[in-house]
Amino acid sequence: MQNSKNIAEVVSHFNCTANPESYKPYGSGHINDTFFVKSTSASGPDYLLQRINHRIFTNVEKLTENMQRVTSHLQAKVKQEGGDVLKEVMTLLPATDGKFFYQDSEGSYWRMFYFLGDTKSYDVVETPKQAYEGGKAFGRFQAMLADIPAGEMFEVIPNFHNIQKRLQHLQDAIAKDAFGRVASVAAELDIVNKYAASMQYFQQPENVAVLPIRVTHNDTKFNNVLLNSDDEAQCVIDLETVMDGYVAYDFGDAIRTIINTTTEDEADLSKIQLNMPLFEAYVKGYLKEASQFLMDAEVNSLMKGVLLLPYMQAVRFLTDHINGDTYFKIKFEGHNLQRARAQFQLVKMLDANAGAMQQIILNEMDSYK
Ligand code: GN1
Ligand code: MG
Repeated sequence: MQNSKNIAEVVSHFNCTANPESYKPYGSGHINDTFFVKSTSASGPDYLLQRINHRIFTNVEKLTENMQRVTSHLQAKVKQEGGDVLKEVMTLLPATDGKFFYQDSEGSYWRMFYFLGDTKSYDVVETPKQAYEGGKAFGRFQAMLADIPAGEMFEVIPNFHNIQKRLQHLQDAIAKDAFGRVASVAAELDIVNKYAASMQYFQQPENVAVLPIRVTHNDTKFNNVLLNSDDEAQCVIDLETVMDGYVAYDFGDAIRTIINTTTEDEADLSKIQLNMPLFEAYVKGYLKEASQFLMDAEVNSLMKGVLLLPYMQAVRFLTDHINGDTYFKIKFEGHNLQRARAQFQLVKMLDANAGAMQQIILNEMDSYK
């Protein structure tokens, strides 16, 4: 655990006016430790301090280069459009040695951002306006990065959205069965197998051949968009997995968290319902920004991403459960299994509605032709 003494030590290595006596854990991330730190001055700015999970993000130098590359690119675009750079782009603070992270004496890596005040983020979306604005935010994000050539970003976590690799990791976990949990997840493994073949779209050579690789966000949970006090899109956050990918991955991960009427880890599966008006609103917001650059093959792949991302997420949660919960933070024993079950339920519902959803995308796309 942190105490204000080591928070004070860490923030002293950044050029900032953070008050180490005034901090608290912040947000609902599953990987890093995030703290909100107030400024010593009443007028701010306040800060976010993050301890990077170094076991998962093994190359912090390269990760930071990626983030710098992306934020400076976004800043230039926002400036061109006359926007407010500090409000619309997550900005890293330099440490006193000029790097954008600091490594403490125990080997932990830390970074700091300016805190964006008067903003909101939602774990569960409440209104079509929020969903529409989220769609606009992620669409605009992709559009602004569309001129970074493929192959230039560091692959922060290799094969991050490669379902074959994810299924392989699951098989490895099953083979080890280090915690004796496999026997109790037979029903979940049946679901994995039932859908596995239909989830290979992005691995098939004929699709790989026509889908452009772009710079994508890769963690487009809805709570990674900050909305302003009027629920308008303000800033896309959590840029550590920005790297090459397919647009459908970002679309799918956003829909995974938007269309679900309840939380990612809902225990009562009957509460997991699809909120179609929110889907439609996200599609409208997203295509408003993205229709200008998307190729037909990409438009046709969006629904494949919608099915894949919750499935892959379920496979990842289940794998971590079998491995003894070493990757995602858990709040209680069995949390990863509960998350996996909720995501499988979502896959089932999405699968049953995929045709209607595809039609919504195509109809909206038609209005741009
Ligand atoms: C992790 O830490 P957080 O909540 O931003 C994970 C995402 C998952 C998400 C599931 C680096 O993101 O891939 O979709 O949990 N990030 C990493 O909620 O694995
Ligand atoms: Mg993240």
